[in-house]
Amino acid sequence: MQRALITGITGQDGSYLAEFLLEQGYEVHGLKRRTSQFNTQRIDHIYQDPHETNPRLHLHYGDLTDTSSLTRILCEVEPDEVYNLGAQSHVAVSFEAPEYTADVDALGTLRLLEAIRFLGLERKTRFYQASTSELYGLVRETPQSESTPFYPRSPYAVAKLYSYWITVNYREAYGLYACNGILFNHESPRRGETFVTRKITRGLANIAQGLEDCLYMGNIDALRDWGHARDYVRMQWLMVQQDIPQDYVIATGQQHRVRDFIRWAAQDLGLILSFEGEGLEECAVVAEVIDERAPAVKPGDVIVRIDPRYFRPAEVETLLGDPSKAKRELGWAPEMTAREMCTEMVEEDLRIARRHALLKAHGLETPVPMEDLGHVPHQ
Ligand code: NDP
Ligand code: GDR
Repeated sequence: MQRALITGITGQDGSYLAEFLLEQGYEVHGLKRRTSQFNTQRIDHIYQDPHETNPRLHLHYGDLTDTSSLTRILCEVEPDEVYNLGAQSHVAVSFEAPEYTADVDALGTLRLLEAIRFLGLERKTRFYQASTSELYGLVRETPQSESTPFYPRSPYAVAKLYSYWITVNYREAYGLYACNGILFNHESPRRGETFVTRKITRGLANIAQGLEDCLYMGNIDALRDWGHARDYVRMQWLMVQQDIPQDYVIATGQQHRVRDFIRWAAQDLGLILSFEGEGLEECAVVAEVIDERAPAVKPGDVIVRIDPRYFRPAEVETLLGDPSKAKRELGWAPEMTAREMCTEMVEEDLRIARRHALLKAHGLETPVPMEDLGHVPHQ
């Protein structure tokens, strides 16, 4: 049985990848941080009680900042494949915690690679590094491919640049099977609540149900190439199954503005929006209410406003991937468009918002936790 170790198993991608690998018959080991509240919600549905006979999912406490835990886990598990998905993955937060971000996102990768080498696993263990389209930053050519020059624009991206190159270096220096997936933005109903797509679907679903009045956004003109996380984790696995380790761009080849995503999510809630005003004064006003999906909203309501706190010190304005190499060599074809994914995300967030609204109406629950309402920084 193939054994895989996933760092970041409790995150969006880690949860989809763990599901996928279990389906493929793998024994899956995950690195989990100690937190004061449960952080395993995304993998609770695949959790296997260690008291069961032959469980195939195992969680280990550890941290990418802690060499001893990484070395111990690698030594115990001796994985065939390591997927390094763990990261402080929020670009805006990386400006606030640059040193921590570098420790986890840059040095964490080095610690894993060194542990593989130190334990003599470099001929056995294949390594996948979660690289990112943020490496392109201030883009030099469009669309971006494996050969496009990098120009990172945040502490997060700079840390990921180190990880990209140290992965290449260990491949070249030690013959380790190590590859980078340069993945463009990918989302899902499991996306963290402070990334832009989920912030929009969740915020608008809450507004539709009367749990919130207005959604505050940053640069709604940013352009992104959005795909679905479930599609993207299949490619992570495929990259590790090739004869020769290589780096691949995974993207849809289509880009949309953040404001388009706002418009789609509103449509999925039966609302037609009109964007009015300019710059920081711009807002989205409800022009038409088509049906009953948003009972708390009426025409004329202002449901989106701009708040400068969500602008970044240096922005990545536009990203568009060229996935030709992955299409050619891995047979990559995304199954879901960004528009379809938006609908899936809205449906899930509307379901959650309806439940909160119902509980609230019956006085059964403190309405919605503060962070659910979007009252947290760095969304
Ligand atoms: P998430 O933020 O959803 O998940 C990050 C994971 O990393 C979580 O499991 C988190 O644990 C874990 N983690 C954070 N800090 C540490 C640490 N110090 N030690 C160990 N684990 C840690 O990210 P995604 O699933 O969206 O992304 C997966 C990877 O892919 C990340 O490396 C990200 O940078 C990269 N990436 C993501 C893209 C995207 O669009 N989603 C695109 C390109 C790259 P906890 O649950 O406890 O917080
Ligand atoms: P990104 O994703 O920075 O591309 O990094 P995010 O969804 O945070 O931002 C996308 C774009 O939307 C703009 N934006 C806002 N973003 C947030 N979070 N909140 C807002 O209110 C808001 N308003 C506008 C941003 O400025 C940006 O231009 C994600 C992460 O998953 C990284 O880990 C990964 O490497 C890259 O995608 C590829």
